[in-house]
Amino acid sequence: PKRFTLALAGNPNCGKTTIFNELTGSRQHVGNYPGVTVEKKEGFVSYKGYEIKVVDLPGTYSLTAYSPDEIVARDVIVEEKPDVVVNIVDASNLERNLYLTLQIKELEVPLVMAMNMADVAEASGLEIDYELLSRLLGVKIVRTVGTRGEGITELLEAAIEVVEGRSEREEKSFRFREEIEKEIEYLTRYLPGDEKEWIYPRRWTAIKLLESDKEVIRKIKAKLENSQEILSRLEESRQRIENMLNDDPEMAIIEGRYAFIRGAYREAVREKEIDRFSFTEA
Ligand code: GDP
Ligand code: K
Ligand code: MG
Repeated sequence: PKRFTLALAGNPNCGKTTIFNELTGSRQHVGNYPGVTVEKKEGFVSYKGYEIKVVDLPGTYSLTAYSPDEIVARDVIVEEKPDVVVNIVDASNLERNLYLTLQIKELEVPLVMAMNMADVAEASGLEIDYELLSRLLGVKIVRTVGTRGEGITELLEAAIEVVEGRSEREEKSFRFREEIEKEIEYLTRYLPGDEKEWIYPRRWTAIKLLESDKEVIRKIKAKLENSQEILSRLEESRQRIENMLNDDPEMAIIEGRYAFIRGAYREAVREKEIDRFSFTEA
């Protein structure tokens, strides 16, 4: 069989375990990531001649370096390089969940989105334009209802399509405001392009530097000969952003992501009024 690895990422309570179980059935085992008390869950699914290893990443709202869960989730994505990441999203909490989606996109991995809890979202009157949202985010989206097993085969099909490179991979990625993009580009120039020296995507690294990500700074100090130069360039960049935007670079980046999400949500999602009395009136 052809083998590949699929990693499930999502916020806590988005239905990740439910979909993991739907996919893998009883073919799963639980361990721990080395050195941390973060649970490592893996399973297998055979489908149409593929033997797919499914990795259940810890549930997180973000991919910052504030918690072991977040560090594990992003390290697995970058270091173990799953062939595809499936981002499970709680459709009934879409705006909040998309914050993680943007951060996974920043890691530049092959990505598919499962719009889970679609039943809950629809019952509350949400109408999601999947086509449009998919285009705005640059991610293929599959509607799922984990508890009923709806959309699971479609999800596998979409993952295989991405792995096989059959879906035209949307390179389009969300961009920050120009002042920040300029500094991202500036810092990127000082980072090695060789994967052997530095496995993290350069654009992602530059963003994380501007966010003062302690893990990334620690790794740069440990691994790169020109770390002192990078850190002094970072100081310049941070200063320029503060001067121009009158805002902390970290806050400006977080706000940039939220602004994009608000815009995409407004365009692609309609909130219908639900007539709460329609049942009793009938
Ligand atoms: P996790 O924290 O992401 O692993 O989420 P779980 O898989 O534990 O799911 C959280 C809760 O949501 C559980 O009670 C599930 O049965 C329920 N759930 C999962 N997917 C769906 C769905 O698509 N629709 C509905 N209505 N409930 C779901
Ligand atoms: K849970
Ligand atoms: Mg879970």
